[in-house]
Amino acid sequence: MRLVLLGAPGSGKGTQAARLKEHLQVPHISTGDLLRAEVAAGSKLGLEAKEVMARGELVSDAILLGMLEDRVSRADTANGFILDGYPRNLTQADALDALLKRIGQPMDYAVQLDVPTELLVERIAGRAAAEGRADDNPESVRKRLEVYNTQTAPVIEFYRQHGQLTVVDGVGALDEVFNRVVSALAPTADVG
Ligand code: B4P
Repeated sequence: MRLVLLGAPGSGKGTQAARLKEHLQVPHISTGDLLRAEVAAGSKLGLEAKEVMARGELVSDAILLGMLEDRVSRADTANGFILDGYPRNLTQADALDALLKRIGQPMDYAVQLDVPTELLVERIAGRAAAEGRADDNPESVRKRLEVYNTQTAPVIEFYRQHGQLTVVDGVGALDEVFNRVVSALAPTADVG
């Protein structure tokens, strides 16, 4: 199954993708994690991305597409993947659509995790205290939410118009949200 998780920063994409990966037995592809790995490795790409990410802005579309093409073409994606953090603007959505058409693997589902802004801010503040991620400071969070509203929100409309969008309530315990996502993928599935 090929699935894309959509939602604002802090909506639970990474959190739910980690669980869905076990449930669906397909890899979790997080562009945020891929970028953080490049930063940690000190690669040329990582050095370019580091400051942009810390500011809460988007890394260039060209870098992201190259990274995504590379990851999606690996053998472990033969049965599908869960995409988290990409596409983040309409250029990326078009590029992904073209890539999947080219390799004959259309997207099956686009799931949006819907969470009110005040709760997003609260969750990210919790992670900032627990993990100290470089872009979880208040100024970057404000910027990430602004970028989401102006650049990423239109991607939701893109998938709605393609008839692929399912909106899931992202408020509640991790298990509750997980069960809602699984139900949205297969309405009759029972995941306990
Ligand atoms: P990401 O790593 O994608 O970060 P994110 O949008 O903040 O979401 P994340 O998945 O980490 O958090 P989640 O909602 O799971 O991107 C980071 C940066 O990388 C971007 O700002 C950008 O610079 C760059 N980037 C990435 N992709 C890019 C692209 N395609 N193009 C350009 N640039 C790109 O969880 C947040 C917190 O909420 C966690 O602490 C979690 O424990 C908590 N939480 C989750 N679900 C909860 C629940 N149900 N109840 C309570 N808490 C919950």
